[in-house]
Amino acid sequence: MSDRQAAARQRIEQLRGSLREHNYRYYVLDDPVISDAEYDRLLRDLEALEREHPELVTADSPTQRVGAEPAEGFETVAHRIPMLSLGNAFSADEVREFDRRVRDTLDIETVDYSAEPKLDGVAIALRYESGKLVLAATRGDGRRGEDVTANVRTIRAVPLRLRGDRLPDVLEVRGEIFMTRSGFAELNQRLADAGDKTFVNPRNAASGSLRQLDSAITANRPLHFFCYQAADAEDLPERHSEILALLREFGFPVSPEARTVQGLDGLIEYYEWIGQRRDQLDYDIDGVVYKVDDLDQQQELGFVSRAPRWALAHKFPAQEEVTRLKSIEVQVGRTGALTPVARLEPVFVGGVTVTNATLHNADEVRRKDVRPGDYVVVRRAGDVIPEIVRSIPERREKELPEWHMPETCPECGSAVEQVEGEAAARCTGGLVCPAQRRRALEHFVSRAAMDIDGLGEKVIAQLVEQDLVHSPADLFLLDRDTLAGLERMGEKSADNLIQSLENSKRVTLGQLLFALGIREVGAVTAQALARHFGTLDALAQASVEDLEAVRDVGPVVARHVHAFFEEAHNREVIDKLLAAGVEYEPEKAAAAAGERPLDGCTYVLTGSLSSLTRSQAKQRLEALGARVTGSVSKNTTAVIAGDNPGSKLDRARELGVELLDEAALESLLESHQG
Ligand code: 5U1
Repeated sequence: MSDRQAAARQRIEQLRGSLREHNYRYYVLDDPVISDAEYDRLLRDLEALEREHPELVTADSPTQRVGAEPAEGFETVAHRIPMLSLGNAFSADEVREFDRRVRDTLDIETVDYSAEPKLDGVAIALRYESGKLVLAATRGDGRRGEDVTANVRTIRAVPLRLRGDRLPDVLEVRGEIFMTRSGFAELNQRLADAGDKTFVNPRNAASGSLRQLDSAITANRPLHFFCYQAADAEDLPERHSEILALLREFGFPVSPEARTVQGLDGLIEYYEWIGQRRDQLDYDIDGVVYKVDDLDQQQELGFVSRAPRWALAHKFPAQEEVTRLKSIEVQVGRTGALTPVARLEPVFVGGVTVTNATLHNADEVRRKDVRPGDYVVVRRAGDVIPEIVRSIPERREKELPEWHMPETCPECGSAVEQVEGEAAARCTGGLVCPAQRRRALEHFVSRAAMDIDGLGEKVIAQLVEQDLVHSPADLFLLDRDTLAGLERMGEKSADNLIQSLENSKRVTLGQLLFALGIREVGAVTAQALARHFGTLDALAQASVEDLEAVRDVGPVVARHVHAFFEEAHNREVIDKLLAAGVEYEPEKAAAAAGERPLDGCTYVLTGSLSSLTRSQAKQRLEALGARVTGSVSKNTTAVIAGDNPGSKLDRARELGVELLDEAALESLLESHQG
């Protein structure tokens, strides 16, 4: 070997070692120390050297992730050890029964279990000989699967060569290939931009990507891998949790949520813990898997048909189901926005029975090709409002007519307009429209606004229907006898309502402004405006520029506020409110220690914040008197959304709850803490 060749070999080995180490840090430790660009530079250096010295190329080199020619089809391979399936549990009772059987068989009091998330991906078996990946096979029917080695080699989370120097001669590792939610969103965007068909969910995307005959396509798909079992190896540790730790040392990514727990209580606590974190994970899971941790105990328990008696999948309620769409109705919101709502054959999904789902707007109905009479996929994840994911046109028994947004408002018959640049169509009826009046009143009486108890949707509907109330000011003119005459309203309730109307007459300027329902002005913006201008008169006279000078008020909000006070009938409503005895006090300035300026406000935090943790944010909001809850409802004051906010954001939009970003949270905290 020439000196030059020896030097090249040395440099090649060095580069490979360093690339493997960085890969390990990135995928297994989740702690990269170089940037993606630096990694790519090292890889390119290695590629260049290997081009110059083709005789030094080896199959386990980090450059050899894509190499195979497109295949004709996949070979079938037999699994040396069958790939088992898991027994399922759908309730805590079934888990209790599982734990009881395990304890009875083993004759012990408390069992140590290993618990992991159950990934919604594609099961895979990876075979390593002398530390090198030699075969990757899908599960197939559990006995025979398909050889997808060329494709799996392209997945950077799968080591081509194992780390360490005490490696077993043969090792088979099983786990799940999946696509992260963020990777899935990016891939679908890429496909849509190129005019290609998108995938329905991350699982289908992972499966479709893994089954490409051309591994160069798989290489471009953001696939990931977590392992959950070692098979066919000698000298493995005696506990499943120790095996997972060893597999990590060998270079396999393991779910960071895997834990060992004790007994039934430990299992149920784990299930609840993962259930709470589910929306925040960057990958889909459909439950958790419990395994008896001790391998001797596993052996003693054995198998029943093709599932082990020592393991159990505790499933979450399905988040997607299929049902029939009976009709599409149109709901009119407070500002006249028209929302198509799907009326469904009742279906149990995400743990509740769903009969309605939002369709957002007409574009969405068209894009998803949803037609009354269709079978549709309904999704309800966590506490999010159920939504229609897509229709299933293949199941149409006959041609169904497309649905269109009506040209007139279904509530008042006024023309419907489609404002340029806005997704929503709007009823132009304003307060002539009974639906808009009802919604405006519901908003006016809500907790963060005038906080009037005893005026629920049903009472408001009657007041509007019977023409007893036109604008919010009319509420204060209602007398006891009129109220007592309403359906479901006895004399006692009427008295209580009169009292709560009376009590609500003293509010802060921020509450009053919020109650007026100015477009885009949520409770927090209303407080900021109140603090800045001090009086309604000063605000009414402010120019768009004056308004934009308020912290966090942008041009859109400024225009809406200005337009609101330009409108004569809005000024009239305000005059009538004041004439009816409504009084406001100036907004409080920054709070001194111990004061609770956010008393009565309820916030929901979602996504990750950069300047403080969610629990710090929660503590600081609570110190100011706010409540911080986990689910969004119409009583939520605002949803504070950090990065990757998740589904709570959609729910907030759906309910018209104010959204704050991290900067707005900071100024909210600062403004109250002086
Ligand atoms: N996390 C996890 N998923 N999963 C699936 N562990 C796990 N174990 C499995 C399966 C089919 O089978 C065991 C019997 C090893």
